[in-house]
Parts: sequence; structure tokens; C-alpha cells
Amino acid sequence: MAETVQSVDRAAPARSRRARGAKAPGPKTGAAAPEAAPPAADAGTLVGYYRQMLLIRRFEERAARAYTEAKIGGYCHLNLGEEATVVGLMAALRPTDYLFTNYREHGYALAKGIGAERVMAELYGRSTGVSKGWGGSMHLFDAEARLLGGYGIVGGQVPLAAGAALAVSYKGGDEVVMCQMGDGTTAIGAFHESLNIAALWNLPVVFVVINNGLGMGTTVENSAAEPELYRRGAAYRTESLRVDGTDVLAVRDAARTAVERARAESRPYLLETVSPRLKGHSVVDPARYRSKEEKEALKAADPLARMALDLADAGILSADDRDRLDAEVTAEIDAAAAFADESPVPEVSTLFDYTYATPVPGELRRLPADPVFGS
Ligand SMILES: Cc1ncc(C[n+]2csc(CCOP(=O)(O)OP(=O)(O)O)c2C)c(N)n1
Ligand SMILES: [Mg+2]
Repeated sequence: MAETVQSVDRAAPARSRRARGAKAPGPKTGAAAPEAAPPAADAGTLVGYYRQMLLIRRFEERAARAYTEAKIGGYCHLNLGEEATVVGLMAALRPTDYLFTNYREHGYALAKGIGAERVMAELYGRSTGVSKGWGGSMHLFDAEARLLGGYGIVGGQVPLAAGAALAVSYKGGDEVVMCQMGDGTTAIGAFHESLNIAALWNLPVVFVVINNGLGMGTTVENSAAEPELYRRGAAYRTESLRVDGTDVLAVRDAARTAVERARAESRPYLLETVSPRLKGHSVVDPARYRSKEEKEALKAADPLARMALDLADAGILSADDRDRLDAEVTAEIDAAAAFADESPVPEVSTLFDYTYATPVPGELRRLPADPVFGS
């Protein structure tokens, strides 16, 4: 193990204090944390989590409707069924921590603190959106909120997240990079390359695999030779854990462990959350590959309904309170949709303004042959 650490330090261009001082822990790997005490949270915190989950649910339902009304174009993937995962993960991050995601990221943007109106406006392709209307559903980006995308290429975000963690490490910062992806992404080469380099170079990055059981219509069992995906961490001597993704507190606490480990020891971590996808792959997928029984069984796995019951049982949120909260959240979503509807589309002349983060000297930013871009 010590040998590994020394060779890591020689190989790594990052020279941060943390990376130099970091000790590579034994690659602990496990499903959930049986020794962990039941996670505690006060009533206010629990209601806050529930409200965030509800906001994501109502936002996604509204997005699905707006898509069928042709207000949203392109692809559109929803976080339905992943609300507890999203809120739990984001609760473990500091505002200064960075986040990379795949294309199923509306909920993450909301839970990272971006207003619903700016997220909805982006889905509508309006200039008031988080990516000024040029990104759309799959490419939400907000440097201030430290949401660094939103990527449509499966696995595309994973090496970028490792690169961001290298930058943090190089500068000696204490931010953590979280990189969300789907189960199907763990069969992509870039996933393995990134885990390898992150472990070799002691990068402060938490890889999170959202196991919703499916990559489009293909099950994990049919696509992964090791369907217990968190176990892939062992190949890279990276600590890993699997957790119930329908339980917001379990996710938050597992993510806190991962994030604080990455922060304190500058080591990567692999977290797997398990929660079924409640609807199709995208809003246009009727999920015909699922049997009626399977679809019926999904109802029992709804994290929002489960939390509502738990809060009611604990005497924290009555049915009336829940309805009030729902009306409040629905009004917020209505306002976001109205804001998006009333916002202007971006000027075509700005199409290439955001191609690069910084101007590239001598770069011709417009394609001269194309009249659309020439005007
Ligand atoms: C490199 C690449 N290959 C294929 C696709 C088409 N594609 C889009 S989503 C997807 C499934 C990914 O599944 P998973 O990683 O489990 O994420 P989920 O959609 O379930 O959240 C595929 C194959 C793509 N976008 N990029
Ligand atoms: Mg999946």
C-alpha cells in the first residue's frame, strides 16, 4: 500500500498539500453501512428535504407536460423516482463544491440552489435560462452554482470531473467534485479510465452511480458482468458503498461520508444509489419493455410517497400541511413555467458566443458558408 502511495505522488502532476500528505486507505467496499446509527434529522430539516423532493417531482411533471405541448424541444430526461437521491446527494455538498452530471439533471440544478424559473427557461430554450437558452434540458450549466454541466454523451462528464478534481488538487483547494452518472455509464471506457487516474493521483472526486436498473431499455443484469456496480471501486482500490436511493437520509449520510473522505484525505470514492426509474428513459419513451406487473410494483418504490407516509407517521407533516406545501410548490412551478413562456428566445447572433469559455485568438467563430450564422 505504501508503495502505491509513493508511486502515486511521483506520477501526479498535482502537488497539493493534501495529495502529498494523503494516505491511501484500504479499499473498503460495502453495501449500505450496517454499523451506522439511524440517521438523525430534526423536523424542519426533514420537511425541507420533502419540499425539495416535491419541487423536483412537480417540476418534472410540468416538464413532461410542456414537452407534449411542444414548448420544450430536443431530448428531455426526468428525475422521477430519483428525488430522494438527488436531494440527499446535494445536502452533502457545500455550496463551493462542484457538480458534474449526465443529461438527467433538472433536479440536481434545483437542489444545488438554482431557481426553478431559470431551469425551466433553459428547457424552453429561452435566453433567461441557466445556459442562456443554448443548452436545453441536457446541458444545464451554472458556474456560480458550481454546476459544471449537464452532458449528453454517456460518460462524457466523468473524465471532465476527474480533470476538475485535478485542478482543485493542483491549486490546493478544499472543494470536492461530485460526478453523477447512470448505471449504464459504468460499462463505458471513460468511467474506468477516470476511476483509475483519480485513484492514482489522489483526486478529491466522488463518483456517484445512480442505479435505476436500466440504461434505456436494457437492464443492469443484461449489461454488467458485475451488476453490483459499487464493487467496481475495488479494481481501483477505491472505497465504495451501495445505498438505498429512495431514502433521503441514507443517501445524505452515505454521501457525507464519501464527500468528507474526499475532502479530508483527497481520495476518490464510488457511491452507488439504487432507486427504480418510475417512467420511461425520456419523456417520449412509453417503456413498453416493462410488464404491467412491473409498472404496478413501481408504485411501492416511490420515494416521495414513502417520505410522506413516514412524516405523517412521525407526526411531523399532516395531510393538510402536505396539501399546503403541494399548493405552494405547484404555484412556484406555475410561475416558473409562465416566466419561461414569457422569456425571449436567444438572438441567433449569440450562437457562437459561448463556444469557448475564453476567446481563442484567431478563431473564426462563425461558419461563413452558412447564411443562418452569417446574418
Ligand atoms: C456515448 C453514448 N452512447 C450512447 C448514447 C445513447 N444513450 C443515451 S442515454 C443512454 C443510456 C444510459 O443509461 P444510464 O447510464 O444508466 O443512465 P440513465 O439514463 O438510466 O439515467 C444511452 C445508451 C449516448 N448518449 N452516448
Ligand atoms: Mg440507468
